This record gives sequence, structure tokens and C-alpha cells, in this order.
Amino acid sequence: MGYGGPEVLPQPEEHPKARLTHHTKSRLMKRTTRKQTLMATAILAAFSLPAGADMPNDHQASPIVIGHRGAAGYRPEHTLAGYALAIEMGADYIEPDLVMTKDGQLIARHEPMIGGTTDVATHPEFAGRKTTRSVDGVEVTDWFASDFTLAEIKSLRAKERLPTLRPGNTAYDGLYEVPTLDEVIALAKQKSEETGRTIGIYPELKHSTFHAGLFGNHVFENKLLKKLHQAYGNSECAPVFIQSFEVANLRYLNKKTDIKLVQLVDADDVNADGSLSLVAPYKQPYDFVVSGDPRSFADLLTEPGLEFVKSYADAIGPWKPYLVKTVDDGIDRNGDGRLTLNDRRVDGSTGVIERAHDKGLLVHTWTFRNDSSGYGFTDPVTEMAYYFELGVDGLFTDFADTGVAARAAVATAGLEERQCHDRKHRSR
Ligand SMILES: [Ca+2]
Ligand SMILES: [Ca+2]
Repeated sequence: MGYGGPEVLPQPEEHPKARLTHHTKSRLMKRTTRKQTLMATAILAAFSLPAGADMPNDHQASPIVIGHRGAAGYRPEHTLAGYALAIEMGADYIEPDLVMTKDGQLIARHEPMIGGTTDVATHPEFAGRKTTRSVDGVEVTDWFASDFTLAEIKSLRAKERLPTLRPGNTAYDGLYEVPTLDEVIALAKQKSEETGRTIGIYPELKHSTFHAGLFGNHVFENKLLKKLHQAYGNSECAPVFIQSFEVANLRYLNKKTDIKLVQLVDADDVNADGSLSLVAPYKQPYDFVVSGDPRSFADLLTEPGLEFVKSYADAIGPWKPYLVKTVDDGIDRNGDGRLTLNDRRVDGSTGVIERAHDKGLLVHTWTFRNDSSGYGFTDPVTEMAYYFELGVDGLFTDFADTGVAARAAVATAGLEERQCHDRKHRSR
């Protein structure tokens, strides 16, 4: 989602912005038959891998559970402790959002602004760094990571972004550093070894246009690729997805890497009739705004839109109301005496998942939370299970344990085995 907007505010329900696949023909995996799956499950159960055992990097559970910002429901977001907890809870991937420091280091923060997620405001030596910058066309006054060296960032400590919604997490305020991408990669590799599971990373390039304005064109993307290629090689089979809400940066990356690319698709809100509300800055990818491309986010999910996305990406990452239509018809479905997003009527798939799969695109959607969210659902396990049943290939959740439980509830026949064959697929 954009740089903040309502998402940075505590929301009792998932406000539109309180948030951020699979298919029979994927070039990423060979689908097994149900019978084969059952057999594989039985075999896996009989010979469970000891901790530290070699697990080929190209095998992963399907669909995947992505630890959104780590385990943001339980720990301050984007901390090594949060990522480690998500892994412990069974997340297949952890999600570092990335921004750049003044000295060009990649660090994990959801925004270039660091006032809401660190204790920078309590550091008198940095009081003068508070400033106003334009982020995707919106003036924001805050402390910006790009005005701090990594050493200065490391003198700060993380704090809970949503203390009202998640008061328990404030117990961890002041304990954790802001991690670098290097540290996140090292953690994922260490945990892969310890658990015998392949723990992937799902880095998001935040605000490429903003970073290009400060550091030069593609400096951000090139730095990320250099790190990823060093750590994982230039391979489609690397346990890595690179995501962005912008388009030009992904198209650039498509020419430089075989690592999987994900086009995120945002919106501003959901209308009562279930259609998406598209209002700036959530209307279009920001590079489209700058280049004058009239297409909206929603346009990327039409037939021609998906054909376009397929030319440079492996997956789409739409906000979940793009996938499941829910309608506000004024009925208190959960009987709690008030009308909320949870009460919306669930009308089923919008067809986006099916269209994307027909084109060989994976579908990963966001964000699922125990303590907010839930368009048409009150119980988060039921909600996530519903999306899994519809065929999403993965989902982002602040509560990885709930995501794993939902997947287990659906996939009682066992996890499907994904095999990556590292063959070329995207257009060049
Ligand atoms: Ca993200
Ligand atoms: Ca209700």
C-alpha cells in the first residue's frame, strides 16, 4: 500500500488501507495430483526431516504463508525478533519492506519515514532532522531514513506502530534495532538450516520513484539485486519474491534478474457494492502518475492488464477485495449489534484469481489480521481458509500462526509439493 495513509493509523476494523497462487499451469511448479500429494504427505510424515537436514531450495509448501512485516501482530514490525517469531510460527516467507539510508544501505522499514516505528523522536540529537518531503505527491513531515547513516539508524530502537490496537507489543518497545537487508537474509538462511525448511524472503522496494529522486535512477534496484544475487544467485528458483506497487522498477528488474517479481495492486477503499474505490495516491502506481500513464491499479487486473503484467512479472499481489467481492447490505451477520466490515455479504470470487492463473501468474494477497480486517469475515481462520479454497497461492498475514492454521484447515490432504525447474518464462 502506499506510504502510509490510513494504514499508519490504528484501525478497529481493517480500514481499506490497513493492509499490502497457484494454478494448474504454473511455470514455477509442477502440480501433483491429489493422490500423489497424499502419498507424498504420508512419506514426509514417515520420514520427517531432522533439524538441519538439507532441504532443497526448490521445494516449498503450497500455498505459502508470508509473515507480513515479520510477525507484526505480536512484535514491533520489521525487527529480527518479529521475523524469527513468524518463522517459528511456520511462515514460509518473511517480508522485509526496504528503504535506503543516507549512506546507501538497505534497511527494513515500511516507510522512508521512521517516526512511527522507532524512538527517533526521543533522541534530542536528531530533533533537527525532522523535515518535510514529498512522498508520492504527498507532503509528509517526519524523520526520513534517507537523512540518517546506517550507524545513526542503528542507534535507534524499534517501537510498536499500533500501540492502541496492539498494547501487548509495547512491552518490546526499545529492545530491537532496525535490521539491514543483510541481517534479514542471514536470519532466513540460519533459520532454514535450523528448521530444515526453506525460509524465503519477500522484499518490497518501497517508493522507487522517491528513492530515484534522492539517489539516482535504479540505484535502489541495483543495490537490492546485487545483495540478492550474492546471497541466492540469479535464479528463478531462489526462495525470493521481489514486490513493488510501482511498475517501471519491476520492468527494469525483469531485464536484470530471473528472481521472481510481484506486481502489487492497491486501491483506496471498497465501495458498498463491492467495487474498488480508486483515489490518489492509491489510484495508480506512482511511476504511472509521473509518466502520465492513465492506467489505474484496477486496470492492471483486466484481461489486457494481466497480459501486460505477465510480460515482466511472475505474480500479482492484489489487495484482497480485488479477489473476493463483498457487499455492504446493512445486515448484522455476526450478530454483535453493530455494522462493521465483518458483516459484509461475501459474493465469491471476482474472477481475478482465475484470470491470473490462466495467464500463469501466481496470486498472493494481503493483509490478513486477527485484530482488524475481515471484509465479510469475523473469524480470521475462516477468512484465510476461504481465500485458500479459492486458490490463492499465498497470503500475507500479521499473524503467521493463524495463516498456518487456516492452511492446515483447508489442506488436510497435505501440502502440495512445489518444484522449481528454473526455466525461462517471462518476456524479455
Ligand atoms: Ca510490504
Ligand atoms: Ca456486526
